[in-house]
Amino acid sequence: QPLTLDGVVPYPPKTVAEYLSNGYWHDQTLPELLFAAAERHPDKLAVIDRDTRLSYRQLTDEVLRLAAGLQHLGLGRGDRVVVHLPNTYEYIAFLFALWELGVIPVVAPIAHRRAEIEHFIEIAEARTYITVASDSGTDLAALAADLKGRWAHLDHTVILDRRGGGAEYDALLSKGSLEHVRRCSPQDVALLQMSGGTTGVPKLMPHTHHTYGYALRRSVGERGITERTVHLLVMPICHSMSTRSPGFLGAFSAGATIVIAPNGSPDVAFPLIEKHRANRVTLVPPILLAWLNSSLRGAYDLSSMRVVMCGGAKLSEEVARRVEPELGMELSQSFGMGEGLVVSNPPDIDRETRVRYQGRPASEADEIRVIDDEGNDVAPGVPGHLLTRGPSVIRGYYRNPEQNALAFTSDGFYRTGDIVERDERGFIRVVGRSKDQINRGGEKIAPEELENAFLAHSGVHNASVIGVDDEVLGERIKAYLIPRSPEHVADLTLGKLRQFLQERGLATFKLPDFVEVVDEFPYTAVGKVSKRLQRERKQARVERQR
Ligand code: J2J
Repeated sequence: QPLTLDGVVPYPPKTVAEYLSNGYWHDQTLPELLFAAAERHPDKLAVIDRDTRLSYRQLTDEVLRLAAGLQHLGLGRGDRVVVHLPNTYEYIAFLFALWELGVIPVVAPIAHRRAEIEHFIEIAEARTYITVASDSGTDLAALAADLKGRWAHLDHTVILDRRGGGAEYDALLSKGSLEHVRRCSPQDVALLQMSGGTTGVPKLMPHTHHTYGYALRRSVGERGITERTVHLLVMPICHSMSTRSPGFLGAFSAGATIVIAPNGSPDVAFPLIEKHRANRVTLVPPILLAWLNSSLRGAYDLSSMRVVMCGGAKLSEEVARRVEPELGMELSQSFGMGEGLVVSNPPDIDRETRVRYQGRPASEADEIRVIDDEGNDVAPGVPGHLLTRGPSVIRGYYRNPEQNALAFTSDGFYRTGDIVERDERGFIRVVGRSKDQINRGGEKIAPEELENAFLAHSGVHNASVIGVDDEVLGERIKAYLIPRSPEHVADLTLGKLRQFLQERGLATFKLPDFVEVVDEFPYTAVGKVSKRLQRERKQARVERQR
């Protein structure tokens, strides 16, 4: 019997039956996917992380011991646990151990800080918080202790050493081992994932074993991931790019090997490619640009690297054109969203399409609509708003009826907020954005969230946050601030404001790059301008691209 979780918008029973009978959804949970792979090739290397190398058998053994430890904490089906870890194999072990128990991980990127973590603990009524002792100078153990004192439902914290492992991890592993049996339904929510920001507080996306299973099977089938794949994981490990498109789940379903890197910078990634003969990677445009322009390229043997998948933000055509001749690696663009849909270019498509388009859906079950402002479908080649529905797409955010009314149509289509053009073949090009969001090299920032944070500053009368064009990151964050009085201007420097926001517990990637103190916002006298500025900028961008 599927679990009903309060605050989750269910799929209509007719749709569930249809997705199951058409084979889009399988009767398989995510841990069953891993255990099936372990049965097929127990001794194959599953994951490499620093000095740790685990075969599929060793990984499943560790998962079952960890699951016993987590069960010992009193965790069971339907409970929520916030997992806030850097790129380590322990993240993967925790996810499978929680899934084995039917527990729902709420996954947070390690760059998150108090504001985001506390929100997740509160909204999901989390029973456990798993993190590392510290990250980039922030004492997360102290944060954990403080949060445990504040939230009655938070029974336990698990603190790993800064780079993973440690006494608390070993203690969890010391409680024996569980047997691998089905403890949840594939229709259950498997995880709650943060969405790219558009609102004052981050939203959580409930994905089921079904939606994730579908997405990863598509991305594996379509991208030629096989047992011989050695996939380098460089993006934050909880992002859907690292998890299911194809990510470690896609790799495991094919019996491939994952190499975990702390990040994608050339000095970190290149030695790992050489050492482990990695042949695929998924990254965002600024990292691809760093690879292209790196002076380290000649210093390492990168010849094993065959396919570079790039998505998360607009890749400029100029950069896209350089990849194959200069890196000698095949470029595979993708365009996707945590909410579900991922499109990518099939491997056999011509070079011009690979450079100019982000891809097309792999299945007719991935429904796409491109509409104008009035809601009418537009002709091929005409830009419009992208709406999508399908076996990978959620039907609503977790415990968020207000946002759901805006972001989803009554018949279940997700309004992506992206402006796209679709050609006669069904290939999609992202040409702009209608949502109030900044895409800083793939990191999504909600202006509203930052504006709210600025408004809490005693020297700020009003704030407006926008994205400004940037050669490397695509966009950077700029804040226009109106001071309460001239005496306050001295407090509104970039350095002081970044520190203020950090002290408020905001994730580091949300801190502004530029601040300008103004008497009134540019272009208009009414409070908020960011939306209008963005619209104008988007208009300009759309026109430039045509
Ligand atoms: C322009 N904008 C893009 C692209 C995403 C695979 C790939 C990406 C994501 C992701 C993902 C873009 N060109 N190629 O989850 O599984 C912008 C769009 C989109 C938003 C989603 C995956 N690829 N974008 O980026 O949830 O605006 O997912 O709606 O982080 O990123 O962001 P996110």
